[in-house]
Amino acid sequence: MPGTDNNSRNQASRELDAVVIGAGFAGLCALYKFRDVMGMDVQVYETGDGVGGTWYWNRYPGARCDSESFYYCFSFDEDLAQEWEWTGKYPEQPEIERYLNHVADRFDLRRNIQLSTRVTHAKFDDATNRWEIRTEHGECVSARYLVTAVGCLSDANLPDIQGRDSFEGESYHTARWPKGGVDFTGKRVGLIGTGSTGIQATPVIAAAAEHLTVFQRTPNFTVPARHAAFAASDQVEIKKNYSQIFKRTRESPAGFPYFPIDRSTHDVSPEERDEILEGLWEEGGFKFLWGGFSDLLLDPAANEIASEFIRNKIRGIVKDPETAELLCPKCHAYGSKRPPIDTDYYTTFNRDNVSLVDIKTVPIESITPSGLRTADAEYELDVLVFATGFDAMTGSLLKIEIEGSGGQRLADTWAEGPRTFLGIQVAGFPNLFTITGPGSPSVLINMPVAIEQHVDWIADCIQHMNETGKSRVEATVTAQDEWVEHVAEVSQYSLMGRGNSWYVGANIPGKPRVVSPYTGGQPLYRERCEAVANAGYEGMQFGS
Ligand code: NA7
Repeated sequence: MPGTDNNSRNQASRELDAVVIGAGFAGLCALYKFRDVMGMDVQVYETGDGVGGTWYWNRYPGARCDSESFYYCFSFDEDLAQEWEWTGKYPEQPEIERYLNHVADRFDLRRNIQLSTRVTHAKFDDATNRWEIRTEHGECVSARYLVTAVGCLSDANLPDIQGRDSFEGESYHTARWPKGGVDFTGKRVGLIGTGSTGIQATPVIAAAAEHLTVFQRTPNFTVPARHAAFAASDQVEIKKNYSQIFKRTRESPAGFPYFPIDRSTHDVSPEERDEILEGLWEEGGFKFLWGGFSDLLLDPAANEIASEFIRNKIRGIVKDPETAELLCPKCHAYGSKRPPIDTDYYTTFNRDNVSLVDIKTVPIESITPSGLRTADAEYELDVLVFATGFDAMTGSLLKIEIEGSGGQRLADTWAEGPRTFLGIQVAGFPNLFTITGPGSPSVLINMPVAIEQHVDWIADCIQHMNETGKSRVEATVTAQDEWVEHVAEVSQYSLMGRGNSWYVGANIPGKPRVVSPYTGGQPLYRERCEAVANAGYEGMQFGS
């Protein structure tokens, strides 16, 4: 292990079946499955001082899930689903954090979770077929399996803007928001970034601040969430239908309990088309993306019709025509960057205390002690909010020094972009499983659904090894190459990989441009995973 040549420090203090890194949705699910269902000896390490992962860190104003509460949750335990009461359509961060804490307590998971502990190194030992895992506190344990549950969007991206650290006011990244919150009263606030996060935070900050200036590099298409509290009858209806709802989430292209309509944009008259788009806009949420015309993400002409529909909505909502035009995305297709859904985003630009600055045309020159400077203006600020996203998909994995068979480093192996088999295994890194890793649908489907499928698949693979007396498994290079090629090939058919987005690593300077999530949809992906397992884990090699 690099930098640790002291033998006594390398001595593992515990021998475990599995180490799981992360205690968000994925880590909790994995711990429950491996420990309580499979009877394994498992230790979870979590950097935060609480469970929740994404929903522990992202406590910025307005943080809310874009998937509806009643299916953005675990399906593995019927009683859990029946007993938990979601308060409304789209849960806010505190509600999801409460839910995940409830899960941790309900299944007595905390006794195997060590909080405030970052895993820094993991090294595979070819002689023992075990991982040696080291934490920031110098602990060292040995485990047969290393399972990463680090999240796809967890390595916060704080851009290297000149003078960034010279700012003398308060500054925050949305994914590292203080637990006590931030008081914006009477303050001049600058917000950089108009992704999902910036779009959720803008209306809430605007309502509290003296003035909010939004610095926009790329305008974004957003559709209203239409959040509403649940009535008691909604709860009853959902609970009555839970098994059907969960079944549909496993069958649909994106892990939601609905499907695209059975027609393409060009199959219908312009009048009918507008009526359908209007209905989706009124209903709100991700249905506009995943429950509309079947060719939305495949055909640029069909996409442009939906894109123009949204632009016209923006023009109708935002009173100042110049601001409205600035808010209209014109350089990317709807869905080619992860589309947000919002509550009152566009109307916020009708407020007197909100202004929009186009930093695409006139870029930020520097952050100064008193604010921010562009080529043509100075902005005096008391608070600076970075809603600038994440080094997505690979950032958190590569922050851990992972050494596989023969001492090869994951960071070197992925220097040209991530290479995986099914997004779950990496050739040369035996007994490593990456939950919702790059090359799996992950962020393109409802995450708890993606997570449960991966955890079940990994558990079945381990079960297979137990039954056949194997202690080592890894993807073959051939199978991995074929999968990587397939992921790249299907991405050619989808508009999702064509924007300058974090889907392709375009938001991080110098990051190789690779379409990381699998764009082929959930059914095709699941079919492939099942076929691999049914063929005795074809494409994977086992050893003892
Ligand atoms: P995103 O979607 O990556 O958005 C980040 C925003 O920050 C986006 O508007 C970026 O502009 C902007 N950005 C990033 N770096 C800079 C610099 N250096 N200068 C100016 N503007 C910058 O992150 P979010 O947190 O909003 O959302 C992440 C995911 O969380 C979301 O998709 C959901 O899955 C939940 P750009 O578009 O790159 O021009």
